Amino acid sequence: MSDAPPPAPAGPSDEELDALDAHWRAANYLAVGQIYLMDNPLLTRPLAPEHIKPRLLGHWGTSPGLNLVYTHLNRLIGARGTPALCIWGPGHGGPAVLAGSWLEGSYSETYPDVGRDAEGMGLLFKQFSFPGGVPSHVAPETPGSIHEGGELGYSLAHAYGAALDHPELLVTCVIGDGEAETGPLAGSWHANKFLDPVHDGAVLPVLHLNGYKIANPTVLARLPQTELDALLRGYGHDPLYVEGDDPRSVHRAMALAMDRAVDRIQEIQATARAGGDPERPRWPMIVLRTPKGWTGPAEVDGLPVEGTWRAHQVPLPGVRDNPDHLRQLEAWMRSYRPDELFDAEGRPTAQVLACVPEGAARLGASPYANGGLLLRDLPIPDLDGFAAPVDRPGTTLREPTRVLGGLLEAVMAATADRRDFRLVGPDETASNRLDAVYEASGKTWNARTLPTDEHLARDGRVMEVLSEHLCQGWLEGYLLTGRHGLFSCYEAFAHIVDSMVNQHIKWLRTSRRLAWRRPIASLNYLLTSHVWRQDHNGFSHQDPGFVDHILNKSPEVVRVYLPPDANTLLSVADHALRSRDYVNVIVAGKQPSYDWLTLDQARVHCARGAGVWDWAGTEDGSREPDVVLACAGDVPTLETLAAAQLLRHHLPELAVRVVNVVDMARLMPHSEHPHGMPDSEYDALFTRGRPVIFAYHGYPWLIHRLAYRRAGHSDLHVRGYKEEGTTTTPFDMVVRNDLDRYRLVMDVIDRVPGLGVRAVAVRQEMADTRTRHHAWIREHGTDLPEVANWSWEG
Ligand SMILES: Cc1ncc(C[n+]2csc(CCOP(=O)(O)OP(=O)(O)O)c2C)c(N)n1
Ligand SMILES: [Mg+2]
Repeated sequence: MSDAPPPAPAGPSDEELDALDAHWRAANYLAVGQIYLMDNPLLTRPLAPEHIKPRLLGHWGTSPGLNLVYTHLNRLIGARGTPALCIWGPGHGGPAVLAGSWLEGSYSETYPDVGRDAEGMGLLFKQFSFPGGVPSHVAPETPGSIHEGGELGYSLAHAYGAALDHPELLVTCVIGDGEAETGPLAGSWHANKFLDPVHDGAVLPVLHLNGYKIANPTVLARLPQTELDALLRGYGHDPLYVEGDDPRSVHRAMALAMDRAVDRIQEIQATARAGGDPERPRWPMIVLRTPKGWTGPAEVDGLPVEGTWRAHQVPLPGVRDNPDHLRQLEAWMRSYRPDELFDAEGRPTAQVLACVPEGAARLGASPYANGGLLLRDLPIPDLDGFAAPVDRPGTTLREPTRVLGGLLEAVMAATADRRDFRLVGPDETASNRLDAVYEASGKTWNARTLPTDEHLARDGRVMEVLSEHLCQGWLEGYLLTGRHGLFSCYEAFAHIVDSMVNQHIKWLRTSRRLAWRRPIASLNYLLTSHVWRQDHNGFSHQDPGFVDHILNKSPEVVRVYLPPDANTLLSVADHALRSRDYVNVIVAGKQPSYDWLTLDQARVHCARGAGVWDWAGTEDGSREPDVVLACAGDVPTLETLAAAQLLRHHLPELAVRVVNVVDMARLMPHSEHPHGMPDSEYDALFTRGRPVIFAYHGYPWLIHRLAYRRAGHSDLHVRGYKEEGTTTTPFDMVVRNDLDRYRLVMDVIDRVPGLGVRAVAVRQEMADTRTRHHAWIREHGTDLPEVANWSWEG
């Protein structure tokens, strides 16, 4: 593709520049008003202390820059009719985005009580960062937004996620120069190598060099221009520079840059869509260098503010008590000439609205920002075609994730034309045994390829990049704009996105309370390559704590599933992929493991979420069991069944109940989680006073935490992972963590009243086997034959 610049587009006329400036001034006025005023919104009276909010909260510094982008996007959308979405990286600039939405009318349509008139303006101002009002950041409440921007770093990843498989869409992404210092943002520049100009839309990054973060300069703003340019070109972009502090010349330069960028994008897309140019395009981007807090107070109390870090939040902090500050605020607000911008009723004038597009083209009314409006049900085929046949439990071995891979391949194939399903992961799709999906879709790749590469495709929908942040951000952006997906990840490294998933959960929780936000597809994690089977890796790869993290979060949003075998994994995955507005975490192994349930049994068991496996126990129903062996997770289930089998042999008179838990939230009180069991059900399952030996996949404290209010809690004894990890045999991992079958039998003997003395010989044999195991693995490098060759006798 030629790198020659396209012919310069004609710039905006003087009249158009006046209108753009009027819109921008109006937006700046509204942003300042939101931060300061609770009365007198149009300044019809001299500003007085009682018009000022008692607590001054919000971020001014970023707002004029965001407003500039809003204004110019309006112009662009109006002129081109391009469907557009904007991701506001500095989401702390809530006042700016709210101002843009109010001016275009989308705000009042979403919230009719906040009309586009003087009264509505008064409410817009007062509600901002006010008890019972709206947050200071861009938030789910903000029309047109899919990105909170409170936690910085994810804007560009979200933008690319939104653009995927939306070939008509232009996603502009404002990136703060502070945000650009974060790891996730720095990694996100490479998302342009995964964008297919044929099937995907475009992302237009606007790097906003206002020079400062909260209290410091920013790295990128202080690089020499040549170095910055080399960096951005190195990322594969063609930067266009818009710089200055004279509004008129910046408006002209911004309009030209936007036109040039979109011309270039359309040229790239047209060429690619006509079947030409297999080279990766060099996408345009804009570098916007304007002062932080531009048009705000130049100096406050003798110190420079505009164009410095001091402009970040509230430049005049003492307005209510300090008459000088009050005068300065009034002069600042009047500098925008509000009487030229709003009529006597407070409505924006025709000149202000000249650049604003109509209807759903407006940024605050974009259906792409309310993805549930676009969402279609995922075509998931019937599970029967993928199920593992099971004649007898515990006798056939399968890799559960490989079985799931068959289903995912079918979903990929069924969405080949619709293109609304993606699988993301950090380089582990094949390692996690989901590689069947490659039969239905290649791996997205728009960089160079070599003959040795496999399964790469420009239009692939399997996305693999070694950045968990980017995977998460892509998927969030994709889901929030109305599509479906799954993130498969090594269990230990899911923690990398702990903080990102926090934000997504908050987003969902708030969205659920907003009737106008339609439900979106759930964010689904498949955590595999889990703690118990890190044969290649060892301690660094052993951490089952992501589920603990998730279960701290809003119960209405989070779901954690530990399917014990292939068919339960299929059933759980099917449920998760159909669900809406949740974060579903599924933990399942990829190593060969026993099938326990037929698909029909799996469906029933998963619907229950927890239940007795009567075929595995020895109780006859005539009395309460002597002990409950509970388990959650594939490896703990194996150890529990092996322990149950040992008890059958050695202590056949013992009435043993085996309970398997798939849905972790079932253990919570019903009052705390919608899946939680009522006490009556919990007591019936686990008994009120019999010992419960619970073999759990992760950190044992979680089970105590979830069950601490239950009557039988003092009889609950949990085994799980206690940070004993290394590269060793599979069975040694469970022995090291006291989760092995022999230890579980010893736990039974220790805890069933009166059994200790009677079963002393059995206990000794169990302890001796552990000792034998220790010596055996050191000599042979493999597990004891009776462990390695174990199967369920039934
Ligand atoms: C991950 C993260 N770390 C720290 C913060 C606290 N914080 C809020 S705004 C800000 C500065 C942002 O600077 P920049 O991205 O340049 O935005 P600007 O306001 O200058 O447009 C910081 C550090 C945050 N919100 N997120
Ligand atoms: Mg900045």
